[in-house]
Amino acid sequence: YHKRMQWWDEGRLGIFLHWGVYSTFGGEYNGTDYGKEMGQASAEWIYLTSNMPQSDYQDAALNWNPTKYNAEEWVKMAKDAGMTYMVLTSKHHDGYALFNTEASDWNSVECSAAKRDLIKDFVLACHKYDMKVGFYYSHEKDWINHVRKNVDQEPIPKNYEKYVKKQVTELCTNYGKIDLIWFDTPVYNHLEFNKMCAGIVRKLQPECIINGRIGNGLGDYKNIGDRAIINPGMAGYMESIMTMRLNWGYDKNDDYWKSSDELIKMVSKCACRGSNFLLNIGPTPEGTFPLQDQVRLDNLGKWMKLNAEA
Ligand code: JFZ
Repeated sequence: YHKRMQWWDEGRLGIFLHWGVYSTFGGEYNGTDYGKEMGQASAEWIYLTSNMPQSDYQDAALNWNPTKYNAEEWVKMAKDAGMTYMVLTSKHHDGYALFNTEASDWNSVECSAAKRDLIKDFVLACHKYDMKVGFYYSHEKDWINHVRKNVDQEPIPKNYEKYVKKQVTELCTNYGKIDLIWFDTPVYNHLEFNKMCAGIVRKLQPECIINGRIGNGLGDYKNIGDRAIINPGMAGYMESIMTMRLNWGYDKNDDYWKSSDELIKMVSKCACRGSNFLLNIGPTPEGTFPLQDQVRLDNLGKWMKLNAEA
């Protein structure tokens, strides 16, 4: 039992946030809906699945201005719902950084209409309201700075390794205390590369938890497959990740909503079986939580308060 796991083991509940340039498309491009469930892909994969010209995606970034983004509102809604931690995409597979990185200008400060470090606002709000703060970081997949194709088995090129080293160092240096780094999809378990990523976190943020998808068993806990719930008898620190709809990223046509009741049943099943539950919201391009997500958060919060008093 490592001390760093205490808040995570006791906290149990978190909010996952998939937000980025892909949100501006809302799952649609050139009249086609790419937000349908396609294998593991969903609305945040639109740049790859629609095969759109890179210039179209860059234009979407340059025009992106989340005028209604208020990180404190996000954190207060999560806190009221009984959440202990929040994990926001700092860089998804599209390579777009929601933070001020020197590794490239493909980021929300230099390549957006807002010219904002969106991660900074998020961290300040989490620290202000005593919410544990996490970053999702796509270390292996990067369709702009690495390879656009979805084949990752080639050895990681030196220049991409340098790029990732810079960004993970920035995330662990420029934003104060970070509680969780949520690496994603070590499809081909590049051991030295994954050890490099984990090593930076261990050195700069020794109390920071690393999730299971760093790869090669280097994480502090196991991630169960997407949208899967822990089976009885699984042992060790586990985390189930779940969408309220079908997609992770915002999709305006996705009306496959799970009811509050279904979500509450999943929360209790995970709690009984000793697993954390990271529930996803795909904020709108303007920076708000869709109303249906807010309703579910509110119902979850009411249920949590009822149980706390029981
Ligand atoms: C990955 C991402 O590709 C996706 O966009 C989203 O961020 C999700 C949370 O993570 O998708 C996966 C990764 C791993 C599995 C399934 C979907 N898996 O191991 O079953």
